[in-house]
Amino acid sequence: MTRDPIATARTLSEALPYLQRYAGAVVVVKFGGNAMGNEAAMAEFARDIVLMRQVGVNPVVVHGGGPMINDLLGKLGIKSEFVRGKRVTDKATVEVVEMVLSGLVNKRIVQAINDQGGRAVGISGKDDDLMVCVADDPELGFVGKPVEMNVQVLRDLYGAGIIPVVAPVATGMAENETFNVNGDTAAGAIAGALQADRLLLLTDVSGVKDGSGQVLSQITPDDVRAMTESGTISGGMIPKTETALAALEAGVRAVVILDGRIPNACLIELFTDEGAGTLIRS
Ligand code: X2W
Repeated sequence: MTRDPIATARTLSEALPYLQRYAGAVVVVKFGGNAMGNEAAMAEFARDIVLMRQVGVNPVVVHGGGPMINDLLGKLGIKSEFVRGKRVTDKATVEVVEMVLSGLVNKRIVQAINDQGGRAVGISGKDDDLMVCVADDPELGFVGKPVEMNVQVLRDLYGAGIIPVVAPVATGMAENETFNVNGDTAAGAIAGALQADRLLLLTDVSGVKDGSGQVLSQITPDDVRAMTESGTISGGMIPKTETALAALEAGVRAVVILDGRIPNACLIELFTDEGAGTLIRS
């Protein structure tokens, strides 16, 4: 790629109002397993996060890893099924979920951010009792619904210049209980408790689409409710828009659903006029 120094300088200059707007902002980024793709995509994501931190944003990464959990469950010969977008999680499954999310996936992301010159620290919802859960639905087993959030540990970390990377595994109310939390749910609960300026849900679709398949750039919670009622919003988009509405209700300023496979998706959203994906706010 040939680089035009004038264009590069202009791009930086045009970003100034956005850099000023987001200085000091708290931005929670959900990085889903489907958005992780290959090593190059991971490095690119990590670079965007480090850039955000460098220009004064406080990013908090909350990740998923559903496909990676499927891989290990498959190798171990453990069958797994989803009900309403959530994995039915028995005792054997929750152990694999914790190993994969808190171990493999969390540390891969931490390493990728550190490789780009950031300072990432990986934790799960168990650390400092960040996220305490009860069972979401008896039918789902050890799937957690967050009921108590203790986000001071996140403020302590980003206050010290560190990028927290959170695996969606949580403690229960009883001793020695572990819950598997849907990554979107965890990101929404964390963003809500932090009263974040933005929640970015990075996924593998380009945003919320209208009836004709066109991606909508901005919609309100009322639009979401009407579109869900009419069936325009359906399937895997429902947990995401539900998370978005709950997060807005909890005090998050705006939620964006965007395609994490697009290069520099986070930067396009935060630092350009165009934005990316679908912004939801009142
Ligand atoms: C998810 C946690 C991982 C996740 C699971 O077991 O797959 C539940 O379904 P993605 O990559 O964001 O889908 N938990 C309860 O959410 O991963």
